[in-house]
Amino acid sequence: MESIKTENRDGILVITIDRPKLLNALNAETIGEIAEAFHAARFDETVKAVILTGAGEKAFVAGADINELAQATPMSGKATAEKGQRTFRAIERFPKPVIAAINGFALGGGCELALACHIRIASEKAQLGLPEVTLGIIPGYGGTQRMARLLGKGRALELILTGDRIGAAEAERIGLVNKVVPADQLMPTCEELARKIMSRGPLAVTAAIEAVMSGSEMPFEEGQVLEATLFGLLCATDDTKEGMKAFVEKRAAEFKGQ
Ligand code: CO8
Repeated sequence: MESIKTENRDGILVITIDRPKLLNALNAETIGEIAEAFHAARFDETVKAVILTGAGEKAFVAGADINELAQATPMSGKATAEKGQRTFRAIERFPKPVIAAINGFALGGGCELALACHIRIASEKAQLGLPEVTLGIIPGYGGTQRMARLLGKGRALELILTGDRIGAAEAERIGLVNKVVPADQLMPTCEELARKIMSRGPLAVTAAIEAVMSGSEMPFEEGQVLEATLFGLLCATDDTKEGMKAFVEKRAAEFKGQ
């Protein structure tokens, strides 16, 4: 891997986008490596959660690589957007929790990458935005869809149409990030959060991600059918029996993911 680093920290896979000289801008190679890392992590039983972050002090990801974008033709631009969309979709649908540790600029494709994660924690230094219109383009990695679904159309359109960057506190206020912490607390906070989720029933965590992520794209009644089906499936697992038994016996549950 040339553009990303991966490290398994006792069950948490930390994926670091590693092009700090270009503020971790995403070129085709980086997108390909992110896709590969998530594909491998999906089937790696030692990976229980993922934290995605950027190398260096300054940026999470400052967007798609503008040098590469500048060469795009209509067909290659469409193909690049589709490849990124597939990759970000795989992150959004990843069956284990994915946390974005936003350590600096999260702009354009970088903001879109954070939007595809399940939970976003930002450092006080973070700045977020979708500045694509300042370049004469629009977000192309699902940002128009995810931003509007997360924030509502009004707030999403204000950010997308102005291209303005907002600071971490404002991002927290409007619900773009879950929480803001001092820069030196970013990774410890994300790891603590990941470990808390990892201590819960893993099958229930996976089912909850599917219920929320897939269910929110369905009509309400169909979402409820999905929820009830996943609920019923969980009732057949050892983990569910263990969770209930542990409660009755007033002890911590020992989940096995079965
Ligand atoms: N692409 C390529 N290089 C970049 C990018 C980028 N997105 N962002 C920063 N860099 C480079 C700079 O050119 C500079 O390189 P060099 O040292 O060789 O001059 C280096 O990183 C450091 O950047 P700055 O000197 O500009 O650092 P500043 O602290 O002065 O400014 C900013 C930081 C504000 C983040 C500034 O770099 C900036 O505005 N960057 C661009 C942000 C942006 O517009 N992002 C959106 C890009 S478009 C996009 O993401 C579309 C996504 C959908 C694609 C769909 C598929 C085709």
